[in-house]
Amino acid sequence: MESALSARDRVGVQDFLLLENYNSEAAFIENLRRRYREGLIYTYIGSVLVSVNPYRELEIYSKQNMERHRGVNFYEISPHIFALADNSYRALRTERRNQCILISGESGAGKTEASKKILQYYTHICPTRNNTHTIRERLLQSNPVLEAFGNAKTLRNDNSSRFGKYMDIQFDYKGAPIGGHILNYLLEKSRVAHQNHGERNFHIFYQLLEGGEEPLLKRLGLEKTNPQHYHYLVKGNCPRVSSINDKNGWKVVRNALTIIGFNEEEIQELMEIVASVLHLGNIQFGEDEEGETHITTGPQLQYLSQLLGVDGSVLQEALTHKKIVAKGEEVISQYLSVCSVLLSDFNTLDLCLYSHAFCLLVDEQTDEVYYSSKCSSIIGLLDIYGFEVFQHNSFEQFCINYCNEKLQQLFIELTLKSEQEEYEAEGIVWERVKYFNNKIICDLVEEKHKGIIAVLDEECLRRGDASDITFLEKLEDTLGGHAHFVTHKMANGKIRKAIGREEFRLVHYAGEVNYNVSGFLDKNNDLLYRHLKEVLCQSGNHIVSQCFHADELMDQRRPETAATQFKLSLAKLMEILMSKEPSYVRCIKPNDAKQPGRFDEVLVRHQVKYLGLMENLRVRRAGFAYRRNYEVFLERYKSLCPDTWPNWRGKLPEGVATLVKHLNYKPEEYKLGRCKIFIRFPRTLFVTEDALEAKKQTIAVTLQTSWRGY
Ligand code: AD9
Ligand code: MG
Repeated sequence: MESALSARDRVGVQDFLLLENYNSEAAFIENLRRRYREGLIYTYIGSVLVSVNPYRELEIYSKQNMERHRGVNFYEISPHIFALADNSYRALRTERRNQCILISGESGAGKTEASKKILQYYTHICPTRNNTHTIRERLLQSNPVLEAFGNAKTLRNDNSSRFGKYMDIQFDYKGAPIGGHILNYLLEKSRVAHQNHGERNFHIFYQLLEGGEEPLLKRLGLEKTNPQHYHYLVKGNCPRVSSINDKNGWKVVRNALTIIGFNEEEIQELMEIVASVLHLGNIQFGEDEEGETHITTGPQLQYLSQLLGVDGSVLQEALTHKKIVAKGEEVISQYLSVCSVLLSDFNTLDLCLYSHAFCLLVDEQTDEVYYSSKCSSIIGLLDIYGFEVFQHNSFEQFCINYCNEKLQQLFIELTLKSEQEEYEAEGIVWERVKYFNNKIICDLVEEKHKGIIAVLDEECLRRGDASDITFLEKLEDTLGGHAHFVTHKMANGKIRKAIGREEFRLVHYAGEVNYNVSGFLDKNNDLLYRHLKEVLCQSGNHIVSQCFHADELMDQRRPETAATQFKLSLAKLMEILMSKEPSYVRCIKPNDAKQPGRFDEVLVRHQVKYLGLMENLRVRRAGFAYRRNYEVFLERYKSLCPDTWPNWRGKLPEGVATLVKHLNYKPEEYKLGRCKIFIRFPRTLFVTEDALEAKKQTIAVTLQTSWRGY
């Protein structure tokens, strides 16, 4: 007994629901710390898995360990990402409910690693059909490709995902994976042209230069393989990173591209786009005596023309001129000054090329079966950027943090609010738990006409004197007095000092963030000028011409702004997630130094707060671990009671009452609502599940014996 107690003292509890002092944040963090010290990175809050980044390889992801988790009940073995994955898979198979696994946490907390482990688990344990070997491979190989094009070294994470990813894995009725579908959110494309000190551009640029075969590099005009030679790769002054092997990365990506279905020609066309971006970065402009702008770097223009399959003079004209429609149909072509070239189209072209190629890559990874097969079941995996607060926060952070508000809202809707509402609807006596509902912040950002995005769009549409500053002023006019919105002008004293004149502050559920409005209008407009689009439509590179389709040019409507597009895609994502049964992985980053064994309490406390873990725990502690409709419950377990087997003829609640009485459930273990049974502890259910399993075995043995006898 004593040794068991000391073991508990040493490693803490594996489910926070078992924590004696469950209201204490200090006790919560101490439990995490103890477990982390012992190399136990996973802990449950009921069915939510909390994961702390170990920053070292742990021997817990082997194939044997995957086998150990196959079909085993969630709480029977210690917490693990495989257990959570298995639980979703089993629920999908037995209850035929589509599932989703939402992975959240801040940059570097381990979201992408967790999603990879889940994918590896499914591809290992699921049965195969004739062609599922290739589907498995494709699912697995989608990762290195998307990471090469969408991940980069940042100050926080050497392999930071610079886009949000939602992936559906589709299973047939036997549980074999038969397809997949990926949606991506807001690639941070500004990184193509600019990186902060100590950060890099997307991995693929370095991989191609380091690992690309000589003839390929020659064809792409990239003989100079030193990243320092390329303007777009030197801004962060960090071309090489000790934890990253670009040469090897290239081999992996090339192989993965083949597996996901790119032939040699397509791989080359894709690399032509990557190389074009590097050449675009090295282009320089100058003015001749007449003050007309020209490209002064001839070889770059020549390479670009070759790679994009566009005539050099057409490209030169497109980059240095502006077309104006004057008096009806007449189009006038005007020279742009060097300065305006650098500020306008030119910069958007490379970002646009890159981001279109990225979207195409994502789309390529959707299997045709995904759309054709309606009766399959789905597990969705969401690995999306966590809440971000930097010294300087811009449009990108605004979008990312808005996304986190939406996810928190979903979490509240699905676990906190709906849980409480369900108890009430079922007539279960219940003490309400207080939590902060962040809907007010979501509304502040997205509300029609008066939300921040609406005001931003309005300024983007308004020509004339519209600027980032007028946008800020409009915000002040529209949102002045809102409890979660402050600006320099609106604040007093200390707060005023902490907010710059070009900033607005949002009081997010996770903390306060100041956003600098500079660049908001341009980034939101995100327009590639029509004449550049026209040029790209004619490109001899099939990927480029596919990305910039002529149909798009026919459409005279103004495209949605970046923020509105993001808002709409988030709304769609919420719909997708709401239609599935969610499981949560909440990732925590234990220190900023990316080091194993270090547990920075202040940093962890902040994350525990903004992930809403204490609220989650309180609701779960007060509530019931499991609930099911009477009908489903009775159908599943009726064989365990002679009175309900083979069929219960009376009313459903009475049948369930008879069944649980026979199963010896104690009154404190369960409650009967209007349509559902609520079971307080998972253990109770496991005992019942075990009994069911034992019963099945007995029946199987009996059948076998009688068959032999026959
Ligand atoms: V970001 O928002 O994309 O910047 P993530 O995705 O949350 O971030 P990621 O999964 O990339 O973080 O993890 C960061 C690094 O932590 C990885 O590159 C690994 O070196 C390390 N890590 C994370 N999880 C594990 C793990 N379970 N085992 C070992 C891990 N190392
Ligand atoms: Mg990531």
